[in-house]
Amino acid sequence: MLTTTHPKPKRSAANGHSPASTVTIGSYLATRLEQIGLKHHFAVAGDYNLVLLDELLLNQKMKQVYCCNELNCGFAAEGYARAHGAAACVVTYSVGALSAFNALTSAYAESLPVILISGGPNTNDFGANHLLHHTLGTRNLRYQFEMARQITCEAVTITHPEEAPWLIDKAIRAAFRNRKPVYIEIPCNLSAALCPAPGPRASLLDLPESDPASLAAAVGAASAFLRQAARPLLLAGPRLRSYGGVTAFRDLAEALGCGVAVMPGAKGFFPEEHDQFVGLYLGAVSSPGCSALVESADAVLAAGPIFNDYTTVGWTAQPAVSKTIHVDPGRVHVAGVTYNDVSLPHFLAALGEAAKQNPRNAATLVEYRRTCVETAPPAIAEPDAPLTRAEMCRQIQTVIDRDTTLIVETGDSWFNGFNMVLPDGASFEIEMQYGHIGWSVPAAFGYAVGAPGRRIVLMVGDGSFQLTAQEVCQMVRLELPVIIFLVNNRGYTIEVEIHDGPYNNIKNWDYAGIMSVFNSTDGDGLGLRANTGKELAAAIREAVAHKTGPTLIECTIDRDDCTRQLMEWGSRVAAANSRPPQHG
Ligand code: DPX
Ligand code: MG
Repeated sequence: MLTTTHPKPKRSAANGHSPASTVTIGSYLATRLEQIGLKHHFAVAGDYNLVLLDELLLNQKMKQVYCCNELNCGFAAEGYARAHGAAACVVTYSVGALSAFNALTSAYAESLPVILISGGPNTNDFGANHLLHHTLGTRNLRYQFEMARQITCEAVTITHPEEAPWLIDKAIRAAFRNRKPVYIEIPCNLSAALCPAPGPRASLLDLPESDPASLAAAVGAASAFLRQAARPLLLAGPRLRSYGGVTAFRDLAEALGCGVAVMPGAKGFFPEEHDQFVGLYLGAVSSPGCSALVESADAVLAAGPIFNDYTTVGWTAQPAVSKTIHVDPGRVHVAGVTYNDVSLPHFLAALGEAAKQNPRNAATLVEYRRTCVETAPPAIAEPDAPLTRAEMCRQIQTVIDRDTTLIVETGDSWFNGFNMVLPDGASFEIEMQYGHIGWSVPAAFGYAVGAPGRRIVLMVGDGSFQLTAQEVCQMVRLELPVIIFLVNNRGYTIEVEIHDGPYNNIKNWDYAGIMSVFNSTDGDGLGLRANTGKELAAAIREAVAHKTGPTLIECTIDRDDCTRQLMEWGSRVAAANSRPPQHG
């Protein structure tokens, strides 16, 4: 990075005084971020964004939170958006933004409104035949913007101060309406340039309207479809929360009185202690009693589902179109007929009002209670026996209280997490559509910044941790008492189950020891190691009592000690991956 110094652009109109009705572009952006409810933004400094960071710092209502690199910065924002509804991150041009794009893609896949703000080249360099540092080394200064367009629902570049207010508002409005990430590029010489002052927040947070005729038709068709069903069932999908449907879904469930299952990415969106809860649906590896119920239902209302190769367990589990009401964010399909321009929460709320309790609707519940075998509580392992996955999970379960958010990384931590019981109030975070290993460490950091009152419990595998481990130092820096269970099974176990080879072995680290590196002379993180159940119990006691920084507990388990679900799921996904090419 160059050590360029930035003379502050004059904050003045022609006469040297700022008219009261103008502010800097950076200040305009800060006001908008504050108005949409952000209390923090995440950042990595670079010479294309330094003046912008200065401008954002002037806003006393928002804190600037720093990350070790831009990938982590994007994931921290993604985690913050999960806790707080939306997020922003600020990076430098190209060397920074291109790393952040991976996390922005995650935000797209996971339907989270993350605003990526990148500093950009000085406006005088466009068209001046200049080569700029941190770029391709060609005259093309538009490539970043063109790339951003592919992974956002709105990308804007501010080319003149007068354009800034409407472009910034346009991007922020799009993020909220679509629940997707957006990109704002601000040339480095415009961050402190003056633009018209912001008015009220106006329609920035408005959600899409529904077409009344289409909504009424969809509700009518869905009501009729559910009325004729003998075995209706509700299925919560991962998009339910992003599109504001959690409450309406619960009201609808209670109005209908039928069984309710959740997809893995929707764990926690319907209370597990609720009478109507029938478990987690993941085809052959569903929770006990759940798959038979979903697969024998004659009407499944799937609200915000994502049916991909993973969630359908290698295309082996997907409710038939003819018996599904499929509620997407902007449209509803009832048994194969599509109703467009219908918002998900509007549809669920209207259907809930129209729905009548039908004694038949409880059929699936009665059957669930009859067939679901009570699982015995897990046995307590001998205290000095080598730690097993089952004993580790039994003990982690004791940490999950009503104020806990359990965050699970891609790997067997997914399946360990699916098996955890969430008391009312506890929540669950997973990045199952994108599945970028390493997501969870910076996302847990961002989540903890956004939800200071909650206990954050992270389960992450050794392989995943190695991607983004350094972000633990930011938890140390901000004294966030995140509890990290690092599962050291010496490799990429989930990949072993899908397709094994030497590439699934990784270099071992002293994971517990890494905390002293992050602490340096001024931090208070704890790094502990558990090789037995007794050591884990002692480590958990320390972690729960430790409030001035994170605790990382390295849990050493056998390389092949994985869940039964992972093995079954892995073999089905592997079969789907190895389908031969179709010809003709
Ligand atoms: C890979 C995965 O150690 O967990 O429980 O041992 O599997 P388990 P680990 O964290 O290992 C994770 C590993 C390598 N996936 O098994 S899930 C491929 C992959 C990915 N994301 C990125 N690169 C590779 N999902 C960024
Ligand atoms: Mg592993």
